[in-house]
Amino acid sequence: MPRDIFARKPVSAFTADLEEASGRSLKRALGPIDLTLLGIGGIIGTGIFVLTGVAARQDAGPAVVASFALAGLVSALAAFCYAEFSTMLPISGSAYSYSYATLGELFAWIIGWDLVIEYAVAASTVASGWSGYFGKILGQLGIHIPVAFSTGFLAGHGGGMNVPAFLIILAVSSLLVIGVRESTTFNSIIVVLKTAVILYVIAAGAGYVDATNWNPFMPFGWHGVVAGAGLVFFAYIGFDGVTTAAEEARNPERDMPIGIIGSLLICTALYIAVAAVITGMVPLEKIDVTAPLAQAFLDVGLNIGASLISAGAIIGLTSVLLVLLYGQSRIFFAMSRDGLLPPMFARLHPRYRTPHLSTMLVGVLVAIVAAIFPLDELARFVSIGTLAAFVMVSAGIIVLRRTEPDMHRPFRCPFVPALPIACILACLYLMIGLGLVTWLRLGIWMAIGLVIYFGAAERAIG
Ligand code: ALA
Repeated sequence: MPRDIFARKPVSAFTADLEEASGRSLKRALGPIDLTLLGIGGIIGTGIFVLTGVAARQDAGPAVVASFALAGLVSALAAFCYAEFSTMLPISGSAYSYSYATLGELFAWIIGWDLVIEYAVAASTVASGWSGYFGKILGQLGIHIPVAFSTGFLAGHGGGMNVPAFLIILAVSSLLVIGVRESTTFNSIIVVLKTAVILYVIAAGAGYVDATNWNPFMPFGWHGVVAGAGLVFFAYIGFDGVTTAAEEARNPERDMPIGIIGSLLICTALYIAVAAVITGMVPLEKIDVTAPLAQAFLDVGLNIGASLISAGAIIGLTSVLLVLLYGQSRIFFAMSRDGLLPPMFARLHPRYRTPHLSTMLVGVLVAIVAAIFPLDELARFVSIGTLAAFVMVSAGIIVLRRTEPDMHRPFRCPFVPALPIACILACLYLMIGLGLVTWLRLGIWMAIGLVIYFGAAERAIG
């Protein structure tokens, strides 16, 4: 249990933990292409498939294109900082482990607690997006799910419980319990499929673009573009997931930066193109907010295309759910082994050797959140939580350059401290655009985290 808030965990201890847990060293089998595909696999999801429509309608109008560019730029700044950390400490557990190794226990706890937003709450959001496309494909088959069973009651409009979102989380969690996780081959297949669907949207949709739909381009002003960027920032979350594979990279020094920055660049280009096509295909007031890509194709009469998009989204989002829920269980596992969470979170199933109790507990909570909250509010919360984590990671880069100047840094983030400072300011800028209510939610979440931490510390001492 926590005692010394500045206690640091030596890097060698992380490696020893992992070897003990797996009974062997993790195999270093992943090259630059695998890592880039791993990044894309975690990135492309509800953000592009759903939030494009939400951000265009609610925040930015056709200038959602600029929102995607802005959010991509902020992510790129963060990517350089992540790349330095991930090559300096090629250990799994991402930002949580970095901060434990460098900044001490309290920071590790704060980041670990914050990452719950980035993984668990993001899984709720993605499940909600999954449900939208599931409903769309059923609708094409003539089956209509009543609003009471397809929308959470906190979303209003007669919502009750989002049953498909609830069930998909339970299904994916069950798969994780029995040890199904994404293999590199499986991931590569899904990435090719997702990318093909996105390229299809761009290529087939481009022919239906009516430039008058882009006018006015910025109906809600620059303020709307920034608010939209905060929301669609969600779409970029996942590139930092590449870092969790640092120990399995063949040549982490060279390949981690390629994987992180490469996957981000490819996704930025795809996102900007999709946003331009969708806002060009459909007048702003008609853009759908549950399954905008498929609906745009239905609107122009491309019904088979719409089904293909929905099917691609359903498969693609399922794989994002696997990545997020697996990542969450892995972070809780690490925190539990370090004594920051009860031992239950590290208990392995006798047969499947997976942290089954933690996976199911997280699964049920994530499913409940997905079933009752509106997607856009969840996404804003995830964005602000992740931006906060990026602020801490960037600050960590500056601190470490001073406190550990001689540590071996295979990839050095350029322009330190200017770049990390720019990253911090850019993240704060997007966070401000997300509005007061979202800040309040983050504040409450962090306050709960601190109460738990210091409560546990008190019990340990008392
Ligand atoms: N970036 C991921 C998504 O958009 C989380 O679903």
